[in-house]
Amino acid sequence: MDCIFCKIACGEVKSRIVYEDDKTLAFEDLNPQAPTHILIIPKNHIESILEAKDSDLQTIGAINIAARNIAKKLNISDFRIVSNCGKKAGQSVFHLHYHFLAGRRFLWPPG
Ligand code: DGP
Repeated sequence: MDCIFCKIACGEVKSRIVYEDDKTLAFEDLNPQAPTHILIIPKNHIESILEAKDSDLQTIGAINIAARNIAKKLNISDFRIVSNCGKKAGQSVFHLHYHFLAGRRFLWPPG
């Protein structure tokens, strides 16, 4: 499968990894939108949250635990996690990922 995040997950494509556990990998975004911009992905290929199966429950939960662990590791108390689902919502890579953003103020509601 020609998926850039699968290639990152298996080490075929290099990335700046900040966190890893058995189900997830987190690495720095190539095009950061905040001083801290990390992508958290499941190691297995899930196209988007819409394509997640009930059996992915543990993996989806692990992504939130990864976010907590990253925040603690980097001593970050204020952050945003967001997952774009579908082209119109801004998804450009079709391997589920959560943006972990920190280090500046964020607008609410988002633009
Ligand atoms: P989204 O637009 O929500 O699908 O976010 C995709 C993000 O992935 C975008 O912020 C840029 C990032 N990205 C795309 N290709 C690569 C890559 O090869 N390496 C890294 N580190 N990030 C990438």
